[in-house]
Amino acid sequence: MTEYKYIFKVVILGDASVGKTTLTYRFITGDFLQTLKSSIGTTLYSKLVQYKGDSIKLQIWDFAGEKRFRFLLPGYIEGANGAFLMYDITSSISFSHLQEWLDIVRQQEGHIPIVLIGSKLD
Ligand SMILES: Nc1nc2c(ncn2[C@@H]2O[C@H](COP(=O)(O)OP(=O)(O)O)[C@@H](O)[C@H]2O)c(=O)[nH]1
Ligand SMILES: [Mg+2]
Repeated sequence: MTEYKYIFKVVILGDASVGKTTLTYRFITGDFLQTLKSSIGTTLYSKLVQYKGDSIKLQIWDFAGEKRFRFLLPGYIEGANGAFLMYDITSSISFSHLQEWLDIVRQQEGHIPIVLIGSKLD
């Protein structure tokens, strides 16, 4: 059994196809991949990271982004310590939807840090 001092929950949100799963998978497999659960519209990834000498279990909740699953979002965002909002820099539509994603996060978790990611610079 692996020891860790804290659990840190992060959600990654944005339109379908912006690259959320690709980025998450790349980050996780750089070390160790544990796909804990695949439920409707969401996959939960987990990785142990080190921060200032402590082991932290980082959970990344990856949403499918489909509209028909949006009603589940508040429940998944609840208790998150941080969020990534992602858009595709080659898709102005994905950029224009950021406000909707931001509102969903802020309604559930008003003060968590949110990092904006623009994907597909290549
Ligand atoms: N060119 C390019 N394509 C990417 C990048 N990241 C992801 N993709 C592609 O975009 C598509 C959607 O990626 P995916 O991770 O499934 O998006 P998600 O729906 O947000 O999880 C796939 O075909 C990926 O290969 C990137 O940085 N550059
Ligand atoms: Mg995905």
